Amino acid sequence: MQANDHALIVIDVQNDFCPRGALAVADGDAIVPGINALMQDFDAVVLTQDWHPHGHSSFASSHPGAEVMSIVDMPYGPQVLWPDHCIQGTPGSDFHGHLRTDANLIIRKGYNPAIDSYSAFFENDHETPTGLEGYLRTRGIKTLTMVGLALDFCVNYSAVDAAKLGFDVTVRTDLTRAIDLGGSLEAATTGMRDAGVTLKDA
Ligand code: VGL
Ligand code: ZN
Repeated sequence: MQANDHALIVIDVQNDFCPRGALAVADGDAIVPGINALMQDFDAVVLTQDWHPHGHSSFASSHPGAEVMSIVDMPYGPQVLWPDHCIQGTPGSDFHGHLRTDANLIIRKGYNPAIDSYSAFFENDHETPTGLEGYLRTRGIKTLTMVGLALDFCVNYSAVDAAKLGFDVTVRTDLTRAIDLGGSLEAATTGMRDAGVTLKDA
């Protein structure tokens, strides 16, 4: 059992990020059994859920003429335009059917129509908090292990923010999978290491 100041953060293990989903990550479902097993070692388990309204500003379909996976400038910086995914209450937004969901907390993100939220801690403006930091601090959590989807987007942003907030962060790369869009995986790996995140393969 891990110490009770150590939490497991499971990022966006949802149908739309798994094979046949709207924004499928190759092999995204392969990590589910390992994550379920790891949960047994933790008292504190948090799941995050990407949770967009219809017509979200991160969807290419909300920008007439824009191509999926192109990049636009938003008031808060560059934004990749994704296929419609994880729409609130749809089957694609549900957790993978085999994922254990008896976690302490489920935190939803990306519900603000005008701002995407890759990180479990802040929206993509890097300042609007989700509330997760307060939850973890009031529970006395100091150390985080992160797993889930996708390594180069939501796991990356969450891990870097957590490290900046002063948590001791390890990403279990064997329990993540990447989208790998235009070098995003390499950039994310470098960015996480530079932020002091430990990358651990099993
Ligand atoms: C994610 C792109 C868009 C993720 C979420 O969970 O990594 N990526 N929304
Ligand atoms: Zn999303």
